[in-house]
Amino acid sequence: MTDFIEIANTLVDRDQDKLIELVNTSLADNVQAVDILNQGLIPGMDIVGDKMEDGEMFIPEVLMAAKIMSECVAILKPLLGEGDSSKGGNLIIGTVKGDLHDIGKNLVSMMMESAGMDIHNIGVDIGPEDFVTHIKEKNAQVVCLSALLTTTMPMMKQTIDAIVEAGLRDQVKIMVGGAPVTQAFADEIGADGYATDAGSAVKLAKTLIN
Ligand code: B1M
Repeated sequence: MTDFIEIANTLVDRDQDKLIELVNTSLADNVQAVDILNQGLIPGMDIVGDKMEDGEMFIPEVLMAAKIMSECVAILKPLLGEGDSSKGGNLIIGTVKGDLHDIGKNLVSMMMESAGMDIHNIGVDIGPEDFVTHIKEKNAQVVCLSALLTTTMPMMKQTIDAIVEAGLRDQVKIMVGGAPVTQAFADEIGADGYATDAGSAVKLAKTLIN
């Protein structure tokens, strides 16, 4: 039987070989990829975050855990889809300026891609003007903004302001997400929607497109 706590702790310990083995064994035992992610890997990253906050783990160790997490997510990727292969929407996702966190954003992107959406992942540390440029270039219907830091949340508002100033607000829906973001904050800055996790981001995007 899969021990999700062991998966979480192995990520915290940054034992890459053991973690990949645990993930593969769980899959072979027919454990759902989404459960490995939500009950093992994400709680493991939360422990990493707590240890980082308490000064028990330092940036290089956190980066290593992040890299190992990304490798495991890549293994799970083909199994995280929602089974809908129809192409839909034209979306852009990026992490706002000043913010380098990308694991959650990449997960959202991956799940949208697996759900058949045409999603352009434009990276991290993306300034308001760059979002505007990409919206124009891709003729995007939806733009997804990710932020993991309380200090970069205001950049979401600045990005929305830039979209308004560029005259694009009527043609693009704006979704926001990331650990410190809330529905109240999304409402306050004039976003069209907020999603807590990758699964709900896919559902929200579908409603915004239709
Ligand atoms: Co950073 N970091 N970090 N970090 N880091 C946090 C966010 C923090 C909470 C840790 C802590 O102190 N407990 C804290 C923020 C505190 C705050 O602002 N309130 C923090 C800090 C302080 C910092 C630095 C300032 C540290 C320093 O330098 N002193 C620094 C900032 C660098 C910068 O960005 N400018 C920093 C750096 C880093 C690393 C580079 C070392 C690394 C990132 C590597 C990478 O991403 N490639 C890192 C990491 C890994 C974390 C933690 C430990 C893990 C984040 C993560 O990947 N979680 C994090 C603590 C934590 O979150 N528990 C922390 C797993 C991921 C699957 O979840 O990203 O939340 P998440 O994504 C979810 C949802 O939020 C949602 O769906 C995803 C999937 O379910 N979602 C969306 C995300 N984006 C969405 C977009 C949408 C919809 C949903 O579109 C609409």
